[in-house]
Formats: sequence, structure tokens, C-alpha cells
Amino acid sequence: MLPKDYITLEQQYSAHTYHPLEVVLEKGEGVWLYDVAGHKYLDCLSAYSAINQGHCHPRLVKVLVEQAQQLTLTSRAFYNSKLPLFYQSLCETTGYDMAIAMNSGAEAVETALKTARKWGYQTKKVEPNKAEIIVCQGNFHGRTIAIIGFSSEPQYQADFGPFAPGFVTVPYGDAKALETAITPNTVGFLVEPIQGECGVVVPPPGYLKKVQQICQKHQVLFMADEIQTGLGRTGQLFACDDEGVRPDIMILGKALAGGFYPVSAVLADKAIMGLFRPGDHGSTFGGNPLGAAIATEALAIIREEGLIENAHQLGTYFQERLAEIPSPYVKEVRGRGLLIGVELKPEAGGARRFCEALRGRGILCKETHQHVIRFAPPLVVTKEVIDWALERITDVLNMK
Ligand code: IF1
Repeated sequence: MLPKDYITLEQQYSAHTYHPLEVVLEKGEGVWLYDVAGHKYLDCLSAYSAINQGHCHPRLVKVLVEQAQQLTLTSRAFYNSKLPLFYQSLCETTGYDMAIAMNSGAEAVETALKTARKWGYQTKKVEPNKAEIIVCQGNFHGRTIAIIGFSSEPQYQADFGPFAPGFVTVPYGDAKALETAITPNTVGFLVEPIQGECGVVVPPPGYLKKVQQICQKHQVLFMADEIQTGLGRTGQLFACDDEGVRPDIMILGKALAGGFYPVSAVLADKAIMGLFRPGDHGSTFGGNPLGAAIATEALAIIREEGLIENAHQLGTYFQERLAEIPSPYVKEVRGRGLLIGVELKPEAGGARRFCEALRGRGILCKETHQHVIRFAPPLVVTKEVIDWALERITDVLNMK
């Protein structure tokens, strides 16, 4: 089959919810991807940061195969021999008392919202059905009806209503606005430490610190969605670590299982997570032994292979070199660690054509919010590869 045959086939049978770059991939290894025609590409998207450990990491392949031959799914009606070890490793790595395993990021966000509401009614003693959760303008937390109900992106909501009540939106990066929006019914504040989908938006310095103080002062749970920013991506275990803040509720997904399997989780201390009772929440696949085994190994890889330090060092290097590229089109280079956005001026004609030109030179990335090119390679990337990429990026940022 030719590349165009695969594309035609997908177009025929799949709901058209995406507009993919026209490349048909069939193999991945480390930072590299290969298409069906045998072309090699540097992955600068990492499946939206789910591939921090690199494609098809041999340690994960081994664990996946061994566990698949052993036991894959029991449901949570029974204990299994992998989940307790995953929970222990996750809690010890992150410093939280307890966790709950889910599958997708959106499910973990939903779980966090339920956790905050339960805490609000049981501990803060908010009147029944009055709980409010504050979210940010420009947020992206997933695609479920509750979550898109508080999206500020019209397309994500269009024709999908009605939505769940109980959410209040404030501008991102504005701690005063958060404090003003808090009422006696506010149970939580949900925030991305860096807004990914919104175009790699980094909040003003000190924002998260102020958020933490305000949340503590008003007895509101500080909930960080680190599904995209967490697990080394920004050069720290969590993007929140940059300001030394510890959210009350931590939401993880994507790289938690190295791109091998959908595993997400919500973490909190016992006073919060301990409120759940049997039957309150659950999932057929959440916490299954296959996912648990892979995620335990994926976490070990992040710790043992120095991925956080690499993201920090090479992220700084990559960002500095990108900012030095002379180009008529670049408005701003921003980000942290290996989560980098290059915002183009409106007259550049949108980021899409630059992503297409980069693909022609062996680099795969994806535009976000029309004018931003995101560069987020797997955290196993080397300086040599970044230098190779910079030459090509320089060319493309100077094309006609
Ligand atoms: C899509 C972007 C990234 C997320 C944060 C929760 C979720 C995500 C901070 C939900 C997911 C995705 C999903 C994917 C595209 C994507 C994305 F393009 F929208 F901007 F990563 F940057 N919280 N992000 O970033 O996790 O349920 O998908 O596992 O097409 O929706 P999920």
C-alpha cells in the first residue's frame, strides 16, 4: 500500500476529528520515527508528551511482553500482583500518600473533579450540590462533556451541550482574579502549570506560588493538571517544582506509561484521597496489571536514565538556540525544558505550512493554536540531534 492509500482508507472509515500531517508512520525507535516509505523523522511532538522515554523503549517492550504473557486484566474485583507495586512506586516517586489509577488523561481529570467535590462536601462542609471549581481561560483538560463544558474554545463545545454546572472561569496567570472568584462554595482550582494546547503559555513568575497561598488561605484544593507538563518534560519531575509548590491534587497521564499503554492517575494525601469508599468510583481497565507493570517501569526509566536532567539541560540549550535563529517570522520562543513553543507573527501565514516544510526536512511537529509550532522531542534526545534539527529549523524559519 502507498502512503496515500492508508490516508484514503482512514478518511473513508474514521470520524474526521483530526487533520493529520500527511505522513504514515510504521516504526519508532528512541527519538526517531519511520514512515511506510522508509523515510526517517525526528519526533518533535512525542505524542503530545506521552513518549518522554522515547519510542519503543527496550525496557518497556520487555515488561509489556512478559506481563502480557502472564496476566493482563482482572478488573478491580480482585487484587493483582502488579498494582500495589505501581502505587508504591508512584507515591514514593511523587511524595503523595495515595493514588488512584485510571486510563486516559480526561478520566483522571474527571476523577480529580470528583475528588475535589467529595472533599468539599465532606470536609469543607459545602452545602449539597453547591460546590464550585475554578478553572482557567484557555485551559485544555480533555474531551469529556464535563471537561469541555468549561473549555473556552468555542469549537470544543459547539453542538455538544448542555454541560455540567459548577465551574467558574478566570484568566490564566492572574492570581488576583482567582482570589476574587473564590466563594464559600469553592472547593478547588484546576490549572495547568504551563498551558500546552493554548500554545505553550508560561504563566508569570510567582503565579503558582501565589495560587498555592491563596488556595491555602481560602481552604480550596489546588489541583494541577500535569498530564502534559509532568514526569520530566519541563526539566523537573513536575512543572510545579520550578516554583517549589506542591498541589493538593496532582493529575498525571500520557508519559506515565511511556506511550505503551493508557495509564493515568490522580495523587493526593490521605486526608483527601482517603475519602473515597468502595463503589464511589472505578474503571474496568484502571489499575490493570499490564498497565501497572508498564507504568512502574516507565517511572523507573525516568528516574534511572536521567531524563529530567536531560530535559533541563537540552531544553535550555534548544530554547536558547531557537531564540537566536534570525527569522522574519518568529514573534517569541517560550517554554520550559523540552516543552517549547515558537510563536510566529500573523504575517507568517500560520504554523501549519512550517510544520509541513519541517516534515519535508525530516522533522515532525504539530502546530498549536494556528500560530505556534511546538517542539517537544522525547527526553532521550541528544545535543547532536538537536544541532541537526536546528539547522533544518533555521532553513524553514527563513523560507519564502
Ligand atoms: C487531543 C493538544 C496536547 C492535556 C492536558 C488533559 C489532557 C490533555 C493538559 C487529556 C491532552 C491532548 C489530547 C489530544 C491533543 C492534546 C494536546 F493538542 F490539545 F494541545 F497534548 F497539547 N490535560 N492533550 O494536554 O488527556 O484524555 O487525551 O489522555 O487531540 O485531544 P487524554
